[in-house]
Amino acid sequence: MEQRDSEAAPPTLGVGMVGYAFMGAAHSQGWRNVSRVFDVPVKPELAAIAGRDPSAVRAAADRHGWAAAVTDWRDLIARDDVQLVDVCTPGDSHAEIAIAALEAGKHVLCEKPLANSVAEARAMVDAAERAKARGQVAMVGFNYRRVPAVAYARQLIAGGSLGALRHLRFTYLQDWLVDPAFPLTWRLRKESAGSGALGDLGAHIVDLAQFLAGEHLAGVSALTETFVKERPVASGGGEQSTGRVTVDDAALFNGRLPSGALASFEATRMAAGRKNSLRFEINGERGSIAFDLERLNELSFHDDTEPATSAGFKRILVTEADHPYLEAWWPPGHALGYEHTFTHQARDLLHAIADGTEPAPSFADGLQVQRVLAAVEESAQNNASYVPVPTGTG
Ligand code: SOE
Repeated sequence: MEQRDSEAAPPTLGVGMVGYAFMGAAHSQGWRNVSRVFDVPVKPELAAIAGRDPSAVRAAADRHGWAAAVTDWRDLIARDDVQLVDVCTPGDSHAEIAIAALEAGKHVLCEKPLANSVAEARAMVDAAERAKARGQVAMVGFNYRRVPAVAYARQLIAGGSLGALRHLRFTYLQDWLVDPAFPLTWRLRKESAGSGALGDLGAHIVDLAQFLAGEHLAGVSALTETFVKERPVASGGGEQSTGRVTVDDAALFNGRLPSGALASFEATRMAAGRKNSLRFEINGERGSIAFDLERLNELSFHDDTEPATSAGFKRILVTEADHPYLEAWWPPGHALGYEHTFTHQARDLLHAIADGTEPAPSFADGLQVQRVLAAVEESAQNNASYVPVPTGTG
């Protein structure tokens, strides 16, 4: 951090971002806005953005407000005006970039899932542990924890409003792969993405389950499926070739939590009509909570201790100043959106850096999610607990 001459202005922190696609744009919004909305202890400055395509990364720098554009992430992490590296690349480069940045003395924010394997995630945790001793912090970008309604749901559960949990039920449904003509992009190849819907969407709902329950899944049993096994390879014209999809289109899995609660998860990019539909319902001995990302300013809450004649799910509009993050935004009823979660993510990371505390979700939290994903894949590959059902009259 660099202390400004004037005592009035907060110290600044140079941010360097690697990647400039969807997450690069979303994270840029968070870095640009955070100090205009929240009283943060340190003001981020968008120092540099890195990407391999010189014209594309220059255009991204101009569009998103980055002071410099470079074509090699190694140059970015070596810059003296960068104190935090934000990794917004496909999963196959998370470990290399994040570990190099930590070893170069930078704080790190890394997009989810943390890595493409448990081994890579383990190495990232080890690097973060070593860097912690040097006062550096590392966070993984599970941004949905920072939807105010989700953060408030965690407060209600931690405060005992549901009592002991019995069921956690999560679905994360998208439909951008329903069309078989969608090309074989990096998200459809194991070597670049690690897994398909499981790591892309399943990682979010595994993290949310563990965050909301306050405990880690103890075990899972799973089914995965790749419905469209070949897809066109985007080529520069001529004979259209196809390539094999090497990741899941969908993952369904159940799990147990140490407290005895049961959890169910469904992650798919084949749910026609569902654009970015993340929903959960959590049932406890004293009540239930339900959330739908398509109505992300609302939380449904049922208090089972109320008389049955007047009980039922009530809709809480999560826009009060006393709700998480809302003190800095608009008056009650003026709704927030998806993009605000990235501003909240930046706010919490900046506070962790200033306070010298470990941010949540940490790389260790990211490793735990990776372990669940690996267990799901192992269960699905072994058809664990899958019992064929006989048919016919025999
Ligand atoms: C997948 O399309 C995706 O972009 C995920 O990678 C993000 O994590 C999710 O927030 C939105 O959907």
